[in-house]
Amino acid sequence: MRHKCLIVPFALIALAGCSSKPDTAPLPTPDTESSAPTDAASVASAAAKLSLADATVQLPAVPGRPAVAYFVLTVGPDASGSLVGVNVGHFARAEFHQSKMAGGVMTMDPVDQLPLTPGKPIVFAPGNYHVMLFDGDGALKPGDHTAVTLTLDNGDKVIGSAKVTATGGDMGGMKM
Ligand SMILES: [Cu+2]
Repeated sequence: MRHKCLIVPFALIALAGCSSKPDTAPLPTPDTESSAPTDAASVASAAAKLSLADATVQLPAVPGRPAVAYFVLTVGPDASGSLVGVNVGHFARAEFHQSKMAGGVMTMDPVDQLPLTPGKPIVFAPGNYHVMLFDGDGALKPGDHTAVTLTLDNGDKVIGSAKVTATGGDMGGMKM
């Protein structure tokens, strides 16, 4: 096994393929940081590190019930900290929730704080994390847009726009 690596010392790619070997420590590792600087153009603000995509707000089937928001939060390689708050226009209160399967029943729990993992998006989707929206003012109609504001533990904010939809057929994750 060792021979395969050692007979091609000029080929760093081959060496990388043998990285489980413990005796390659003295070799230089020119490639380890290659991913870091690629999109360093502007990462000074939280907005550059985090962005909201595919945001939707699903109105409740029954007025007065909670609505729900889904989106994908893209997390940049330099991001750090945690999400600690969310606000959605036309709703008095919004909470992070996480759906869980327990004994064949989908339940959900409030989540106070969502730690960011650099480079790993957080997906808010049915059966997963979602934002529960309470006390809507009733003004939103399908096709409207409303603002979504996420707050980080350092006070930075990420602002996006969500498209409002009627209750979809995918509310299986929202049974209470
Ligand atoms: Cu919920």
